[in-house]
Amino acid sequence: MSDSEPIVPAGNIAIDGERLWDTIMETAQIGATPKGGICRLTLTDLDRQVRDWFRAKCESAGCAVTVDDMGNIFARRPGRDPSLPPIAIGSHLDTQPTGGKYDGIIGVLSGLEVLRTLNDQGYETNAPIEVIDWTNEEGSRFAPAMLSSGVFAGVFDNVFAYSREDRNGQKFGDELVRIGYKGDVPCGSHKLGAHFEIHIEQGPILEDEAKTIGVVTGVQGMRWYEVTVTGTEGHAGATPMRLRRNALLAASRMGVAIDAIGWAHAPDAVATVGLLENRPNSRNVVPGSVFFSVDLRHPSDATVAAMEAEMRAELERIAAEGNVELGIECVWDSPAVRFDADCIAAVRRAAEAAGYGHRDIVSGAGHDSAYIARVAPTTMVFVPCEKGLSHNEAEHAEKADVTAGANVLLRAVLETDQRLAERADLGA
Ligand code: HGY
Ligand code: MN
Ligand code: MN
Repeated sequence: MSDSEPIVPAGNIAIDGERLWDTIMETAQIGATPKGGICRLTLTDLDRQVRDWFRAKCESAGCAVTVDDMGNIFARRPGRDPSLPPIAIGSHLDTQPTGGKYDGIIGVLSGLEVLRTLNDQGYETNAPIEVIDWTNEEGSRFAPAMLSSGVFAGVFDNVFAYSREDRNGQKFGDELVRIGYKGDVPCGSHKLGAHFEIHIEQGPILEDEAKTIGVVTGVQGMRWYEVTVTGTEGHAGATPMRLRRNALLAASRMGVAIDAIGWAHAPDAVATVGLLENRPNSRNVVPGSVFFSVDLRHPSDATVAAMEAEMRAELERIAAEGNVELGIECVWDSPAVRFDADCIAAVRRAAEAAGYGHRDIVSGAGHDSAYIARVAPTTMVFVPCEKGLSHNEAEHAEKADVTAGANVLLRAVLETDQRLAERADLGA
């Protein structure tokens, strides 16, 4: 089928943008911060609160809701043929500590809005439709990111996931039990016919080009590291400069070197030290140990690997100069991903049918779709966010853009449902 043959089902079925927006504003109250953002870290009581909200809304929309043993929530709306694998609409409800109202959240709530719209219209799909809240997409509290979609896709196993500790030593598995969301369905035990995710771009391109829709073709490669720098604690007043083994000084120089590696491979590369702990963090003690995170990304896996090699060499050199010990552990390696051509074409056709300005785009941010693409035909729909800001309490998206994105999502899902049912009928 060429890109120009729309097989979008007849009728101009459309979502209720006001109702969708109301759900976004309602759930934004759960973990609301004074600056207008959300702090709703995964597996906290606030995460449990929003999960309970989501489950209740899906059940009242007539869905069967199941929770798997990684806490992923699946709200299934039945279709004409229960033997067809569900077409999924997934994203996440957990946020960064200084997160915004839209990152992940518009993905799950647009799915709920699609369910509600299909109900309003009495529209019966061929396959079931399944809206999914993937646990711990952000990776802020428990590294790595996309942990539970990663287990679903077979990238990680439950033992690894349950063992992940936050910076206070609490374990993922214990927290999942504590909030009551460790289900008994084995994670990854059911097939998905396709997976779609709507998300804010989290970058400036769509806004800069005045485009409403990003037709996401893939996700760049990314790696996370944990670095420990060990020197000697000493008295700030009595320890001569020449005798110091200052861990924070060495770590600071390492941070500058990592930033330089990002610039060396710019404009497509990014390099970030985001989390840093200095011990004992006392104003009159020469710092003895530092822990910091590194996030390296580039559309090419080979370039990410080159950046890693340069980083390791630089950090070893700086550690030797500062007479400190160095530990570097790669805790996450998510290779670049290309999404499914048919799903991408369905999103592009839906944007064209609706007359929305659109452009192809590769995601700079990681998403659950990056892992789900390994086990199901997958793609994403981006909508603009103001100044490209995200992972920031000032994150903002326009109601009209979110509504447009959710309509594109709906039409792409319905077209895919038709296409997969026809393929199944043909015994393909
Ligand atoms: O890190 C990411 O790109 C995503 O927001 N978890
Ligand atoms: Mn996200
Ligand atoms: Mn995020």
